[in-house]
Amino acid sequence: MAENHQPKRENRKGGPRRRRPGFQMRISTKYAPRKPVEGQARSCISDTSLKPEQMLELYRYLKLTRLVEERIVNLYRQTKVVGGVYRSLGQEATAVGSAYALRSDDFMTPIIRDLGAVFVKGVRPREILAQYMAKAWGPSGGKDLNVHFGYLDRGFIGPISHLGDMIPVMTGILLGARLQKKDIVGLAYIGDGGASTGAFYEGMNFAAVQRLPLIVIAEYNHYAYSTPTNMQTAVRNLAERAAAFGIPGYIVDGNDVIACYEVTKQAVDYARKGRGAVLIEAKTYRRKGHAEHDDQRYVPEGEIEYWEKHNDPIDRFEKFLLDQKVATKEKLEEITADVMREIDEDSEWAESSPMPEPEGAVFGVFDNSIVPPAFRPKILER
Ligand SMILES: Cc1ncc(C[n+]2csc(CCOP(=O)(O)OP(=O)(O)O)c2C)c(N)n1
Ligand SMILES: [Mg+2]
Repeated sequence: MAENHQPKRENRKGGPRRRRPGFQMRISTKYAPRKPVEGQARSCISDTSLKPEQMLELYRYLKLTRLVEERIVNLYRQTKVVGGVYRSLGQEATAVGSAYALRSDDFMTPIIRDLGAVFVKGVRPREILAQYMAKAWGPSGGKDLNVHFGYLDRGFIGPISHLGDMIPVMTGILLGARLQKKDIVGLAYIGDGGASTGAFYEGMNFAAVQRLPLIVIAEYNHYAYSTPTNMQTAVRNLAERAAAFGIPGYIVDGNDVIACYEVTKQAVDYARKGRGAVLIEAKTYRRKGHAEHDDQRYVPEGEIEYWEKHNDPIDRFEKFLLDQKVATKEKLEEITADVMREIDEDSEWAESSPMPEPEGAVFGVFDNSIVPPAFRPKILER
């Protein structure tokens, strides 16, 4: 066997580098989906550190996500939406539960099925509704659409469309934060399709080798556009890829909001202690097409109905809250009515917003101090 001439690696303090324990090569399935008990509707895991009021907050975020998306679809059918509408119907628990495990100064970057995480980060429905309608009062002032906006000061990085690219972006943010001696973690979402891109691998690898506090939630929702996951990757579980990076991998039941919270909380604690990156695969299901225009004719008959009837994340959480006597049916109805009130109010606000002034298109796009005068739009000189 060839001799290994590589010098012994040292850690940052100069001592010999400790070998990472072998458990990284195993995937934790503690929070993975369980087979349902015959004749019993699915619920959520009961082993949780969440307090009752936090559970009700999670319930509120789940309902808010579903009902805001329904409102956006209504507006879309009235032709008031500019661009595409992407639903997270059936996957809401993955985004809400995982984002809830973050501290308010942590960073997050969602993708198209993570509206729930955006709400947990503190964004209000009115901002989302105005953004979808490309209104002047929306967060991008009508310059961009749907999910394409962010708030750096709130640690919410707006996604770009190129699948996979937010992984190296978040990795860079975390490297910057380390240099600034901040103890924040970064949560990045990726779809099963996006997890097959080169950018995903490069970003994950860099985060792993630098032991950056990156948590990636890979959403196994069975489709990328119309391509079933098993036709675009040969691994059965996306979490298996953690072994390629030498980091811990978890599989979580993405339709169990409590499991999503607990597994992410563990990963957040691990990452914040400086132990490095974590890959979490959430098993879930996309009940709507890629976007509203997609009629899902490629989906086998009965598949959507099965998930709707037997594995809806909100139904499961309602069952849990009622069975565990965290809330009464009336309390849950009260929360839903309150969410509806907020959406009605915010829709009215967003609809009353003007469309942007055409001149606005030149502001806030480039750093105009570095755009040579010859290329600067005349309007800026006024
Ligand atoms: C690099 C790249 N390739 C292709 C596309 C076009 N595209 C946009 S969304 C999408 C499917 C994404 O599927 P997945 O990552 O599984 O996320 P999901 O829509 O299921 O949430 C594709 C192929 C893109 N935006 N970027
Ligand atoms: Mg997908």
